[in-house]
Amino acid sequence: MAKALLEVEKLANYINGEWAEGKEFTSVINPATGEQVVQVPLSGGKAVNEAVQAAKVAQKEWALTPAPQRAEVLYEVGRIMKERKEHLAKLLTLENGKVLEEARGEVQEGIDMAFYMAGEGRRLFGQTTNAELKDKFAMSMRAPIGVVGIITPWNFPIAIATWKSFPAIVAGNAVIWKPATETPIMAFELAKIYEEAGLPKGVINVVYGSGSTVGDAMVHHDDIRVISFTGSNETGSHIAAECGRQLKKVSLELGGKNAVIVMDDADIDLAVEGIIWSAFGTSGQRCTACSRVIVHEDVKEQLEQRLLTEMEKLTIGNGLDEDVKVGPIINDAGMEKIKKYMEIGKQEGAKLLAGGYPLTEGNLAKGNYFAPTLFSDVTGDMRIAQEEIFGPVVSLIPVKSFEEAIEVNNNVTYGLSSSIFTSDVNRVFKAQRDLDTGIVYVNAGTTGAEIHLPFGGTKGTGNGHRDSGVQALDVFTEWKAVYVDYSGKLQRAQIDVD
Ligand code: UN1
Repeated sequence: MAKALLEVEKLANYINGEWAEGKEFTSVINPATGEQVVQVPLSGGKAVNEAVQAAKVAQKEWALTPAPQRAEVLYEVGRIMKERKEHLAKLLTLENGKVLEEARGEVQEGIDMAFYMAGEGRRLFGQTTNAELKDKFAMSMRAPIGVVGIITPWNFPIAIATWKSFPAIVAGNAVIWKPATETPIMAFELAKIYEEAGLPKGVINVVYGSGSTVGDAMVHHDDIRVISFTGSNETGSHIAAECGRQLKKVSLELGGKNAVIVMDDADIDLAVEGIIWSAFGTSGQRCTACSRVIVHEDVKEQLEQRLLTEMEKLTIGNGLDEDVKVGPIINDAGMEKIKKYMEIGKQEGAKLLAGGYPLTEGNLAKGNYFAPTLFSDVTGDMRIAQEEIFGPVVSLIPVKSFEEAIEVNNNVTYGLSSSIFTSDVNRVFKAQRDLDTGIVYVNAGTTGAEIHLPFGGTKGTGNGHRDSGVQALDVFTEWKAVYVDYSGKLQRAQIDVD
């Protein structure tokens, strides 16, 4: 399958418009089968430096290219991605494991982002405003930053790369991109698409390798002026500290501990659908995945029963099979982490209602599969209700009131996504005000962010920046204030005002 879709057995870095062969490699493993899909180079600081030198040269020219012309490349990127959607989706399932339907959705997210950001080529709005002195003009405008670094995760290898690279490129920057070594194929494919779309050489450069070599070299390179990272809190706070020392701008999208609140007046069938989709879709490996259900005690029994019935129906296996709804876990480390939380949950006294174990029957033995899991009678302070597990595991927390539900939702270190199922309009408005996450859903699960809105979270989920939406441009541009005095004389601000 991989051979039919990929014309290479080894991937190559893409630096200055050339495919640069690596020396050392590691295997990319299909998590559904344990088979090798391709080999990916493990580069070092030298490749990063070469990429930065090329990017610096290319960026000067690119920044002078009118933004609507820069955008033409993104329209073409979007067109090619659309044409190649099925091919990209299959490769994505091979390297990441997510089921084909979701892989198609992720590629679509990238296509949407291409056309949306291409439109920014004719906007990139600044503001004109009044000056405080006569015959003086004032305006603010966006300026590109220069060479920017993006470090992307394995769970959304193409969508997140588009959230970061498209705004960077339309705004006139050049990009050094380190994709996750688990899922490098999407970067290889997107680099080819950029090339075919006519992006000048050096504007995007892909360097494969580990965080401790390539990532570290990017974070410490003087000429990379922004790092945009999506991944774990541990790595994110390390990057932030290193960037802080160098006064380097850094945008972080980190973990989540997202909850669905189910009130006593909720449409329970709809809530069940929303929970199943947002908790077990992508096998729970989304930053936005629902991992807590905060349920009003009056509907707890009913919700539990309905969830158990629907969980039974979930089909688990290789995501290339269109009938499968839940795919594998990315790797052994992911499996170990989930297993560890099973023990923690039991020790804490949570009631295990379903799942809790790896699936090893028949063909499943070859991949990494974990049974959809439901813990009940969880309290908000338990570790399984506080820490990100990144797997198909839900903790049900009963509460007595709406106010308590909001409090439990907010009482975690993360703040990415939250959701409430209720039919009371007053509760809807109170909830969207009081839930302290960056994304709030009403009568829908915790996943499904659309690209033209800001994506990101509060508290431990990040550092105040946002991916996607027009807000992503703030990460990749500097605001420049420009004053034009056409009075022909010296006018001193704040002094010559009368
Ligand atoms: C992520 O999990 O890091 O809202 C991204 C969603 C998707 C993006 C998830 N559109 O679930």
